[in-house]
Amino acid sequence: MSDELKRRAAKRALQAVRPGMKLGLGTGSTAEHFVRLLGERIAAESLEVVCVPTSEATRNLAQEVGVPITTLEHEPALDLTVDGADEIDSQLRLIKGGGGALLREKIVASASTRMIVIADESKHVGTLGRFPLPVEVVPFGLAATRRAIVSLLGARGLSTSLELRQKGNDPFVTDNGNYIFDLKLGAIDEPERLAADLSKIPGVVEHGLFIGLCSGAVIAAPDGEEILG
Ligand code: ABF
Repeated sequence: MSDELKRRAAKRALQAVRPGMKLGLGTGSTAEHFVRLLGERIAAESLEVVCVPTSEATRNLAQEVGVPITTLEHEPALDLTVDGADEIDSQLRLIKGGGGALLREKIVASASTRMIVIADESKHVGTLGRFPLPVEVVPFGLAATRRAIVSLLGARGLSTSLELRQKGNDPFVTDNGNYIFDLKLGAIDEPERLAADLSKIPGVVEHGLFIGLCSGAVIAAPDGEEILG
């Protein structure tokens, strides 16, 4: 069922795509539906768009399904990014990065006039933070960066267990050659403040709190799609 909901959210978001648009393409299983549906529409309507993918996985998929790819070097200003999320609240604040692509996702979303999140209803939450917050860090100085994050959270009275994401027996490596810490916070009461604090830590490349970037969302439920924003 959830997969069908993801597909329905993607299909609804596809209605926002117009000829000539420059698009950002998200990463993850929901975004995958969007890329596949976009490929079908391009083939059916000879729709002319160019797209910047947010991961190597999405780049490969886009090429496979006939979606034209470009880069931010060629197209630094995009019209619309459509991406999934791990959590979204009623203020359109997001947690992203469960798929490990948060840095490119944030760069692409920031380069876009609009960002639409597509999700099934399970992603719509009252308070962000049940999903562990991904934080992308450079491998150099890993222990010191970890210590700085723990110290920051402790000073704010937040208890967390912080895990280095693994792939098999090795650290998970992002498309940018970095590592990810997943912060189990439970609830994030002040996402803006936490986002600002994390960004100040040397060694932190980016975090998965997306604030002020999402302009709308399609949340698919069994009885229909809810539009936020
Ligand atoms: C991307 O994919 C990520 O930011 C997020 O972590 C994940 C969501 O995956 P899915 O759509 O598979 O639930 O959007």
